[in-house]
Order: sequence, then C-alpha cells, then structure tokens
Amino acid sequence: MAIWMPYGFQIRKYTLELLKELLDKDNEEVLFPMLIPEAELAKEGIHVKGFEDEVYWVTKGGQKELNEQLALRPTSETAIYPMYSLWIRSHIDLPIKYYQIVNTFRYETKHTRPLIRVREITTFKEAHTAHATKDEAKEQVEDYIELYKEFFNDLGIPYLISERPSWDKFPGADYTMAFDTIMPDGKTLQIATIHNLGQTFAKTFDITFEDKDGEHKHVYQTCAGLSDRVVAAMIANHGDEKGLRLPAMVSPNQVTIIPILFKKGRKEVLDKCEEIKNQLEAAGLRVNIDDRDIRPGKKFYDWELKGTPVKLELGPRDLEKNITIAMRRDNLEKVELDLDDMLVDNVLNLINEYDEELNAKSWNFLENHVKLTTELDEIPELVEAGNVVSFNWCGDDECGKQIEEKTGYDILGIYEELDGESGIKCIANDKEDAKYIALIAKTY
Ligand code: PR8
Repeated sequence: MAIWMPYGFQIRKYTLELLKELLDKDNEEVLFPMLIPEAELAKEGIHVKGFEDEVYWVTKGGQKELNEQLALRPTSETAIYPMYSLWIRSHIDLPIKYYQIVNTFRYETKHTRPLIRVREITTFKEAHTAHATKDEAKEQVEDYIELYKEFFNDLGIPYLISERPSWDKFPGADYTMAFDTIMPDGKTLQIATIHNLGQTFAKTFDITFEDKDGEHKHVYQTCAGLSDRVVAAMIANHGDEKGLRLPAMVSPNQVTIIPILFKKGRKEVLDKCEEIKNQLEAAGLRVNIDDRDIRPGKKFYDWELKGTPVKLELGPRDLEKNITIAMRRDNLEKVELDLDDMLVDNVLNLINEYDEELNAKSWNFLENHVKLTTELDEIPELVEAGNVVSFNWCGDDECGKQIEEKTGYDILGIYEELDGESGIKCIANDKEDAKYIALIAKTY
C-alpha cells in the first residue's frame, strides 16, 4: 500500500481532472460504499470465483464478530448492481452511465510494485453502464475505447488494443478489451480494460426493465476501468536518465522560472520574474518561480528531475539584453526569447513542441517494438529482445494455451481479424486457417 506525497499527488490530480473531463461528457459521477456484504459479493458465481483469493474481509465491528463478513471492494459491480436492480424500472430509465473514482483493495498474490500492482488501488476509476439492447452495450464498449484513446493520446502514452483471450477476460464478462503499453524493458503493462458484461450480472442481480413492447427484459451491461498504473506508464514512457519528463497537461508546473540572483540587481530580476509569471498565468499556464537561496545549478537539476516541460532562466545580464533563456526538458536545448516580443506565444510553442516530441518518441518506440513472425520458434528470441510479437492464430483456446505453454509468455489477445480467405495458417499447428493476428509478450 502506497503513499501519495505532494508532488505526486498533484500529478495524480491533473491526470484525474483530464479523465473526469472526458467522462463527464456522457457519464455521471457517483459514490458507493466501500464495504460489500458477503452475500452480495457471492451472488455472481463466476465473478466471486475470479476474486476469491484477492478479497480482504472485515470480520469484526469493534470487539464483536459480525454476523455477516464484509468485503473491502476489489471492484464495485456487486456494490452497484443491487441498486441498479432497484432503480431501473422502465426503458426510459436507460441507459445508465455512472462512474466513481475510489480506492479498491486486492490481495494481489503476484509480486507487488509501486503504482503498477498495488494492494490498495488508490485511484480506481470505474464506470458501470446498463442498456436496453445488446447493440447499445457493444457501442458503449466502442465509446469507452474512444474515450481512453483520447485520454492516453493527451498523455502521449502509446497503446495496443486487443481483445483478451477467453481465459484472461474479466470474471463475469462476455469479452474484455484491453489497452497495453510497452514499458522500456519491453514488458507490457495493462493500463485500461473495458468489459462487455452481457446479461450475466443482470440475471444474477435481477436488473430488468419494461420495454416499449410491454415485455420485461434483462438489461445489457458494460464496465470499464483504469488505475494508478496510468501514472506509472507516464513515468516509464517519457522519463529519461535525468528524471521525469511530464506531459504539460499533468505537470504540476508547466513553466519554472529560475532567477539568477546576485546582490546587485536582485530586486529588478525578481520583479521581472514575477511579471513574466503573471503574463504566462494569464494565458492559463501553471508557473512557479524557484527563488530558493541555493545555487542555480542545483535548481536546474531539481526541475529536470521533476520534469517541468519548460524552464526560463533570467539573470541581470539577460535583463539588460531584455531576454530570457528558455530550455525544453526533452532536448535540453537553450533558446533566447525576447521579453517584449511574443514571449507568451513563444513559450506556448515550446510547450506544444515538447508535448508533440514526447508523444512521437513514445509511439515510435512502441511501433519499433512490435514484430511479426510466422515461426513459433522465433517468439522467445523476439520477446527476450524487448518486443511484443504479433502472430497468426486460429483463435482456438486449446491452441492458444499451447502457444503460451511452449513459449512461456502471455497472449495479450486478438489485435486484428483476418480475412477468412487469406490462406494464412495458424502459427501453432500450421494446418488451421488463421482467423486473427494476435499479440504475445512478457507482461507486468
Ligand atoms: C475491473 N470493474 O475491475 P479490471 N494495481 C494497480 N492497478 C490495477 C490492479 C492493481 N492491483 N489491478 C487492476 N488494475 C472492472 C472495470 C470495474 C472497472 C488496473 O477491471 O480488473 C488495470 O490497469 O481489469 C486494469 O486494467 C484496471 O485496473 C481495471 O481492472
């Protein structure tokens, strides 16, 4: 279980603001209880089976044993859907699209890692929808895919979207769509998932509605979620050996002004820094002045470590020349900017170029690390060299499991559907026609 300290907390805050802005266009925010009675959690058999080893239980209230133990939510389907069953009566109540941002608890048995696999998921963003028809639920899955794409694009986090194999889908889902990113070591990290729940939970929790034709029907549902892992993906994708390189949108400071102070001209320099700060803030930027009484070199080092997109340096000699020295965090190149000529525009341009460069670099990395092969034997070598491998697959479960066993890696899922007439054979048996291009990788 982890702690968010102030600087990280701000990164988390701006990341959340970005996601909420996207969700709020078509979803409504709610808040459900953290404790789930055992009877509710246990109602949906497949779901509870999937989570049985991961649930923390509250068994006592003070000194007293509870009559019914309470689960700390590992996810909130079984907290939310009993209420959907009460609230949904007619087709006019549909669709429902709610989301909440809460902490969830999973007693992870796999090796835990900060931000990536935690037992208290401190920032779980979970959306839960209910629809009148199967098609609408399918469309909702597509809508969430588009929404997450926009979110990750804004953060410059590259992704591969695939349909998880049946043995790796969310417990209780018809199918699961997942976003994976590639970390610098070549292992993939699942950064978001969208599940089409079909009518499984609707039947278990008796979520029905009276349709236009007067018939009572079960709803169709979806849920989608992501976690603190997004921040891990951002740090890993963009950072370099000098520290963080934060996308401007979520950087606590988008511009850091570093005054170079001597006894002489100190006040003038500080006043000018303040003036620049006000100008930039008026353009909507988050700006700080580092006027700590330490060496400027130490300040540069600190803000490189913390990943502020653009630094401005201003000393008495710059002031005389009416310039400031700007430096982008990604390429660390210095440029002189005139203090009176389009300063704000020039700084905004630098930030845009910086963001675009981060984005392009990350996508480039991902695209260079997806390698296609037609030989099963080639997979280990490619994966060990830090790649995700794409291959032709017939789609058969048994065959897929064999591929995992033979190679020792995880099939991420189906990446693309092939034309039935393609004549391409499955990588595992070389007999069946391949129906899909699938992905396999080492995973976090
Ligand atoms: C659902 N129900 O729960 P999901 N630490 C950090 N991040 C995690 C962890 C962990 N221990 N476990 C999962 N995640 C559905 C959808 C409501 C919302 C992240 O789905 O179990 C992963 O990025 O697939 C995962 O994709 C996401 O939470 C959603 O979890």
